[in-house]
Amino acid sequence: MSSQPEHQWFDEARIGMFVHFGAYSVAARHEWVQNYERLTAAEYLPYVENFDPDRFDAGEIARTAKRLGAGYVVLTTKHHEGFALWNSRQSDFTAHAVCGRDLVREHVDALRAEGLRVGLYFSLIDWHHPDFLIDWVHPRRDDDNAQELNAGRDMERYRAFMHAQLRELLTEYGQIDYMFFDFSYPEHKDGWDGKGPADWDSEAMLAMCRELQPNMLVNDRLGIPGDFYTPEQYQPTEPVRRGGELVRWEACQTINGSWGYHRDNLDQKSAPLLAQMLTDSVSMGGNMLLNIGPDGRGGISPRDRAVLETLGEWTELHRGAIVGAGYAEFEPPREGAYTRRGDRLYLHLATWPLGYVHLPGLAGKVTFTRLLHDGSWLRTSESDPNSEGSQMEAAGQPAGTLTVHLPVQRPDV
Ligand code: FHN
Repeated sequence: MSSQPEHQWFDEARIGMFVHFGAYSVAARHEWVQNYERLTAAEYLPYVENFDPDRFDAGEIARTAKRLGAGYVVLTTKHHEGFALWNSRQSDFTAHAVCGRDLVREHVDALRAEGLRVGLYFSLIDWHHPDFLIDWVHPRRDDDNAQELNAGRDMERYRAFMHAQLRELLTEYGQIDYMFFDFSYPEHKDGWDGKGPADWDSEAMLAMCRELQPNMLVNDRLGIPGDFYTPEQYQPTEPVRRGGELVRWEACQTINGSWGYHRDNLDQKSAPLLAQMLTDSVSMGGNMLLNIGPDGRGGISPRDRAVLETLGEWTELHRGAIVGAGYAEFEPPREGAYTRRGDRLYLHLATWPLGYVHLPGLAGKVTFTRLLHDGSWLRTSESDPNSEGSQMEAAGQPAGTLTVHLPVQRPDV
């Protein structure tokens, strides 16, 4: 994990908010709707022409992120559809061309006004660009005449276009703290069909990032090593290590199963479940990037807002156990997870065990306290200083997500 001090904010923050917004939001059926429904460019055009983000309020999004407890917000500047949310001079397929607004400018200005770190998402895939090869993930892929469809397409021209757009984002919007590139195809082949690192000239893109934004964190989806690993919609089962060293990582999660606004709930997650996923990530030294998909007018959906507000109350109450906290080298009880901040150890129990919570290896003066919603501390029990481990009577306690704060005084802590 880079020890670059300019990257430490990311490890402190622990919570980020992802914002998937584009013309696909108007379709309201997932950001891959163009592909899933095999829409032609002409069939997709109405979503672009009717893109009118009158309820997109970057300040409201930034304040919502702050209430969530997030330290950074990541906006899709351009998703696979190719529709740019900034005033790009490389393309006329932009929000600015349609509605006269530069939403990336609004995003970065609002985050800075709220003291949040600036994150951008940039798609390596572009289904709109006339030179991007039609292939297995392209909406117009057609096995019979892919060759014919691709005649005349020049991916070298596309690569030059993509690098020019990236340069605009890295030079015209001030300090960018975080870049989420998305994505190199897993089975990289050399001949553009695989569209892997060599095809994007990922090394040149990374070098551009380092040159123009030397303190910016870059993810691993250029297909070459970056500054953090990006498990998507799953939780690692143990701290992520490479060569024995803990690796910086961030699990990105949706609230309802779709990144872009979807009118239906595909997989609605509750605030307690998201709190458990968050503590799970932090307990293994990772972050959670939680996504919202603003609707076709750019408004935060009532469904997302409700979950974010409840989760924000939890993270506010348990801030010390999350923000600035991380991996703890103690073996947690089966039902729980530890996070550690300095010499304070936090035990997170999503469900109360039937009997005692036995904390092996935590012998010594361990006082269990239970932080209640009103901030009062309820001393539930004290361990026997001479015992092998510490344990707490847990039977009969109400189930639910909470954090038990364990001030641990151990000589080696
Ligand atoms: O294809 C995208 C998807 O639409 C979404 O943006 C996620 C977010 O991490 N990334 C890609 C799938 O891995």
